[in-house]
Order: sequence, then C-alpha cells, then structure tokens
Amino acid sequence: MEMTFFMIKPDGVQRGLVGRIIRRVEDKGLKIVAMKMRRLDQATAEEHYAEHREKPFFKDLVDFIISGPSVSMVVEGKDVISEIRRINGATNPTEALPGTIRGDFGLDTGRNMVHGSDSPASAEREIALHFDAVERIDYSRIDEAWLYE
Ligand code: IDP
Ligand code: MG
Repeated sequence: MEMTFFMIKPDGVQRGLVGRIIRRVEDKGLKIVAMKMRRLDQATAEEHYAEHREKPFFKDLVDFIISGPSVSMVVEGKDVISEIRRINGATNPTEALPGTIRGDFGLDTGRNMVHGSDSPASAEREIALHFDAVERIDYSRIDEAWLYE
C-alpha cells in the first residue's frame, strides 16, 4: 500500500478546520498511520520546501509555515499520493474545484491550508523528514475488507 505525507498548515489550524479536513481523508477510506501537532522549526521548514528555495515566495512560505502549530500525518491507501492531492485541490484555491479542501475553504495561494506529497520520491523524503519510523503505526482498519476488493 502506498503512503504519503499530509499536513494541515497553520491557517487550517487557526481557522478551526482540522476536524473537517481529517474527516475528508477518513471518509475516502484512507488510513492515518501517524499524526502529530507541532510547530515546525526553521530548518525543518526550509528542508520541507527545499525545491522552492529559489522562488520569490520562499521566505514568506517558510515564515508562514512556522508561524503556528500545524498537524502532520502519514496517510496510507490505494494511490494515496494522487488521492490526497485530488482531495486537496489545485494549489491556487481560486482554481481548485468545489468539493476539494482548497476549493471549498480557501481564496489565496499562500493560505491554501494543506500540503500533500507530489510523488513517491517526495513522499519518502517528507515522511522521513517529519516522522521517526517508530511513530508510524502498522494496523488494519475494520472496513478494509469492504473498501478494497
Ligand atoms: P502544492 O502545495 O500544491 O504542491 P507547490 O507548487 O509545491 O504547491 O507550492 C508549495 C506551496 O507554496 C503552495 O502550497 C503554496 O502554499 C505556496 N506557493 C506556491 N506558489 C506560490 C505563489 O505563487 N505565491 C505564494 N505562495 C505560493
Ligand atoms: Mg508541492
């Protein structure tokens, strides 16, 4: 089964959307196998967004992501990397379709509430950056036999 790194950014926490966002992940049948709330430190935030280091928005992005608590998860399921990105919606919330998190709750690219890994290589890198292996719980969900054929 595939795994991805999923994060509710500080705006999602401040706006009281944590429960509603997690609900969308659970409703889809995707399994949360690790979860924690913390405030990211500067070095971890810069490493997380390393691919954007040269972009003009990099400093604002890092400042924002460390500005308050965020909720990080490892999520597991069939095609979970692309499924989470579909649930998140397009990067710019004004282009994200209704029914997606960004489409339903956001208006600004710099305040788009959620992060999801964009490839298997990113997922592996981001999971290792944010979680120790012992923080991931290997368990079965009772609905799995009815979710997958
Ligand atoms: P993604 O989160 O949909 O994968 P990326 O292109 O990887 O989008 O960008 C990472 C994050 O950087 C975005 O989620 C958004 O918060 C921020 N970002 C991306 N492009 C811009 C921009 O043009 N202005 C401000 N912030 C941006
Ligand atoms: Mg990205």
